[in-house]
Amino acid sequence: MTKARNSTTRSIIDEVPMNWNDVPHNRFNPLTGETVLVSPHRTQRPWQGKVESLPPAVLLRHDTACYLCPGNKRAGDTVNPDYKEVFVFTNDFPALLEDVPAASRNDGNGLLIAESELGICKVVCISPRHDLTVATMDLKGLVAVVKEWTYQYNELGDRPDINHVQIFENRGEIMGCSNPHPHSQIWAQKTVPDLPARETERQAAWKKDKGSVLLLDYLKLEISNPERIIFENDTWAAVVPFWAVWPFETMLLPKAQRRDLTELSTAEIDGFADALGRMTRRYDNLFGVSFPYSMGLHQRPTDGLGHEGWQLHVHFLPPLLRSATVKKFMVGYEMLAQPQRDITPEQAADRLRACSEMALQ
Ligand code: H2U
Ligand code: ZN
Repeated sequence: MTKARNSTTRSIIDEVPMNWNDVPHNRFNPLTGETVLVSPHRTQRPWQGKVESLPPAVLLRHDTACYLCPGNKRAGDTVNPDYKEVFVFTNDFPALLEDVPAASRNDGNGLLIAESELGICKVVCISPRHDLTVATMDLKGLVAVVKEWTYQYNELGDRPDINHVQIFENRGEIMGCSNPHPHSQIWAQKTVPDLPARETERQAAWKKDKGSVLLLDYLKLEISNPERIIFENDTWAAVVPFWAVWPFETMLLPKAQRRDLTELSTAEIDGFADALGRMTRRYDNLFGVSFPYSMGLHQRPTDGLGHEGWQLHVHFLPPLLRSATVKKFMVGYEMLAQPQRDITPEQAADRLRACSEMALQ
């Protein structure tokens, strides 16, 4: 079968008046260059698949069996200090090691290529309270967390051999999180990993081409027609990206250009802490459970370059689809071709906008 060459063209051109809520369509992610297939006509699909069980709801303020609680023993018999706010330690089972000799392998055919990687992995206990979450911590506690992340980004990023600092949180058993004690992680390393590297390239190309900041141009557009904006404060906004892949994926963005946490003003640090609390409380209220997610900050690489097109942003990537127990699976077509979603980003934004910002009782 011969087909016209342009049959694989991926551009979305609004040539024909179209109700985008009715037709399957591809949406383009300018930050990564990837595409998501949106199938809004499919949301009535019956569900007879896997239903996840819920983790126990009641947690102790201090759990003697928890390796992250103050005063408790971790692996290797290290005892945690009696910390009062935030406590950072080097991961006892790190994925990256500091003392790795530079080495590379290439079979000459460009097929068997490997390079040694060095880095540092840290665990950040964000509260001494075993039973709290980002959603239930107070603003003061969240400000302390943002300040600690800033300190760590700066300190680790300053090392000559560290070019990227990834700060993230895995929340909930469903995300593979091994312990409910509120904690985030930091993996700092020599190589800029694939995803942030792609975001770096695309933001740089945008800056070169248009002279402006990709994500600020995007945020301006969203604020001017706020169908995907969930909430704003003076310095930050929360949006369901036009190209979101996960059903309730969101992004938090500062309203002015800030390439990394160290560029935030005091008001912007407060604004970030406020946005973190409000976003996670809305998530908790969506299905009436302590909401699972992977969350991470993307900041400019710490390779010493200016990265003038970079904008700090936060990705929330939650797995839940239609209730506390029904999860979105990224399988089949998603594993082999590209991500796909049914509920549209606009519908997700409507749902999240309607959620309360009060902590779950
Ligand atoms: P997650 O549950 O989010 O994966 O993180 C827990 C981290 O804590 C995990 O990376 C580390 C694990 O290696 N850890 C320690 O560093 N010391 C311990 O005593 C237990 C767990
Ligand atoms: Zn604990």
